[in-house]
Amino acid sequence: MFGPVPCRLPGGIKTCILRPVACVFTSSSRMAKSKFEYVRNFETDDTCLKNCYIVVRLDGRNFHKFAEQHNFMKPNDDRALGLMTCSARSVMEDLDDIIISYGQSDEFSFVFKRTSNWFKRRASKLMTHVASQFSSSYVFYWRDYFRDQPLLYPPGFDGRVVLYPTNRNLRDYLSWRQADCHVNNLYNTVFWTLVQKGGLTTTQAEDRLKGTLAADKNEILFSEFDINYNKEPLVHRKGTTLIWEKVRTPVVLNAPYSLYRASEVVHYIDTI
Ligand code: DGT
Ligand code: MG
Ligand code: MG
Repeated sequence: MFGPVPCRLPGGIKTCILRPVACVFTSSSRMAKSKFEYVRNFETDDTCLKNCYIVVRLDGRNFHKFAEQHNFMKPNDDRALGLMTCSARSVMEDLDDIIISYGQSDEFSFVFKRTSNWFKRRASKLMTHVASQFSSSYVFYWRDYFRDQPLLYPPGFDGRVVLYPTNRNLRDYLSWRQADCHVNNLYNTVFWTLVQKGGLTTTQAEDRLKGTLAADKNEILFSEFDINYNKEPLVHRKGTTLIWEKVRTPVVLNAPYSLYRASEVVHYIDTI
C-alpha cells in the first residue's frame, strides 16, 4: 500500500519517502466470508459501565499554533469562543442523550445521561461521533464567525471518554474544568494587559507574574490598569454551559394549550 519514492536530497544523498498508493487486494470470492470473518473478534469491548455519566471531552489539537496563524485576539477571541459554542450546539442537537455541555478555551465537555444506551454505550462510537460532528461544524460555521479571516488548514480535535458514577463526581468534574478556566483566564488577562497596555515584553510580563497569587494579579489589574477582574465578561471568566430548557413556541394562535419544545440554552453559570 505504501510505495517507496526515491528522491535525492541536496548533497547527492539518496533517500526514500513513503507515499500512499492505491492497491487492490484480490481474493477468491468463495472463501472471503468464512476465511476472514474471524478478524472481527479482534475488536475490543469498550462498553461504558452502566449507571455512570459518560463525559466526552474534546480539545483542539495544537491550538496554540492555530490561534496564532488565524490571528485570534489575545487573551480571548469572542469569534473563536462563539464558534466553539455553535459547534457544541450542533453536537447537542444532532446527537442523542447529551444533557449538559461545558466549554472554555479550545475544549468542550459533553455529558451523556446516565441511562443513555446510545450506540450501546460504546466509548469509541460515542467519542468519535462527538469529535467528528464538532470538527465538521467548526469548519462548516467558520465563515459565520470569522468573516475576514480565511480558514488556512483543517483543525482537529482530540477526544477522551471519562465515566463518573455520582452526581457529586460529575459536579466536581465540571467545577474542575471551570477552575481551570478561571486560573488560565486570570493569568492571561493580567499577562496580556501588562504587554498590551503596560508596554512590557512577553518575557518581562512572565517575570513580573512569577510567584504571584490570585490576589496579586487582581491587584495589578486594579491598581495599575483600573480593571476590576470581576467585571470582565462572564463568558471569559466562567466558560460556557449549554443545557436544555423548555421554551414556549409562539406558533399556534388561540391554541387551548401552551406549546413547549426543548431547546438548548447558553448559560455562563458558576458551577463551583
Ligand atoms: P494540545 O491541546 O496539546 O494539542 O495543544 P494546544 O496548543 O491546543 O494547548 P492547550 O489545549 O493546552 O491550550 C489551548 C491553546 O489555545 C492556548 O495556547 C491558547 C489557545 N487559545 C484558545 N482560545 C484562545 C483565544 O480565544 N485567543 C487566543 N489568542 N488563543 C486561544
Ligand atoms: Mg488544545
Ligand atoms: Mg485546551
